[in-house]
Formats: sequence, structure tokens, C-alpha cells
Amino acid sequence: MSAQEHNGSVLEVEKTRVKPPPLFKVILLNDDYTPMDFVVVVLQTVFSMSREKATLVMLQVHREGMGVCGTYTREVAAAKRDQVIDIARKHQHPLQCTMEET
Ligand code: TYC
Repeated sequence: MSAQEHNGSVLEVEKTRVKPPPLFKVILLNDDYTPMDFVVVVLQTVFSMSREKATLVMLQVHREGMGVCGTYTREVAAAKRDQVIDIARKHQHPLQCTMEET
């Protein structure tokens, strides 16, 4: 903190800068059993993707083993990861989802 003269009065200048929060990728993992249509609906529901975008991401995961669904702050990423895991479990599919700092 430093003092500056301004219009005859002394102002304290706050120099502390807050760091931007760390960001986390939510990553969807491939498996051999979860139906493609189910994955598309999950991506549309949890990540607000269009059907077209969700289909592209699902196919990328299917072909390459994993794919990024989006990048969020820690709490939002964790909530979305948990939502995917919960919906999959409820429907007895082995779909897995994880998060990783960018
Ligand atoms: N590989 C699955 C199948 O052939 C489809 C799938 C895609 C599963 C993406 C999971 O994250 C996933 N039915």
C-alpha cells in the first residue's frame, strides 16, 4: 500500500492483486458399454451442448478415449463431474468423468 496526494487529500492505494482462480477441465472417459445416445443426452443436459456439439464430443471420446466437456472453476467442475457420475450410476452405465487443472 502506498500513499498518493490527490486533490489535496491523501489516498491509500491498494496494490494487492487477487490471482484469477485456477480452472479445471471436465474430462469424459470412454468405455465399451455406455450407449452413445445416453452420452449425447448427458452432454446436452450437464454441459448445455447442442445435440450436434454433444455428438461431436461423444464421438471424439469414443475414438480417442477421452475428451474435454468444458473448463470451469473448481466448484463448478466438481459439480458437473458429480452430476455425470450420478446420472450414469442411476442408469447403471459405467460412464466415468474426471477433472484436471488446466
Ligand atoms: N464407446 C461407447 C460405445 O461404443 C460409447 C461411449 C462414448 C461411451 C463416449 C462413453 O464417454 C463415452 N457404446
